[in-house]
Amino acid sequence: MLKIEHLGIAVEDAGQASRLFATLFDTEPYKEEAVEREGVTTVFFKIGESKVELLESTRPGSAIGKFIEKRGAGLHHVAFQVADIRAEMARLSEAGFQLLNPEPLPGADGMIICFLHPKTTGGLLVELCQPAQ
Ligand code: CMX
Repeated sequence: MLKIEHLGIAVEDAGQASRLFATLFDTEPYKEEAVEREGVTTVFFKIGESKVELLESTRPGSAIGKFIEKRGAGLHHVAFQVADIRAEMARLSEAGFQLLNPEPLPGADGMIICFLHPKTTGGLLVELCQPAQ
C-alpha cells in the first residue's frame, strides 16, 4: 500500500455539501463525475497531496442511499492507493478479508478500484485503488 488516496464522504446534497466543503477547505472542487454503476455523483477536492470525495446517491437503493438512510451523512470510506491492485486483492483475500468485487472495477477520477467488506475490516469500508493505465 502506498498512501491514503482519498476519503469518501456521503452527503445528502452534493451542491450544498460542495459549497460547505469549499469554504471549509478554502478551495474549489476540481472535478464532478457521475459513476452510473454505483448510482452516485461525486465531487472531488484536492488538499495538498490528499483528496476528498463527496458522494451523493442518484438512485434509491444505491450503497450511498442505504448508508445515508441508516447512518446519516458522514465518512463513508477510506481509499488506499496500491502499487498492484490484483496482487493486493489476492493477498487480502488470502488473509480472510472479503472482496466486494472479484475483479478491479473502473472507479471515479481515473482509478481502478476494489472495496473490502466493512464486516471483515473492523467496521471501516476500505477501497483499494490504482490509477488506470
Ligand atoms: N462503512 C461501514 N459500515 C458500513 C458501510 C460503510 N460505508 N456501509 C454499510 N455498512 C454496514 C452497515 O451498517 C451494516 O451493518 P449492520 O449489519 O451492523 O447494520 C452492514 O454494513 C450491511 O449494510 P447494509 O446497509 O445491509 O448494506 P449492504 O450489505 O447492502 O451493503 C456494502 C454494504 C458495504 C457491502 C455496500 O455498501 C458496498 O458494496 N459498498 C461498496 C461500493 C460502494 O460503497 N460504492 C459507493 C462509492 C462509489 C465510489 O466511490 O465511486
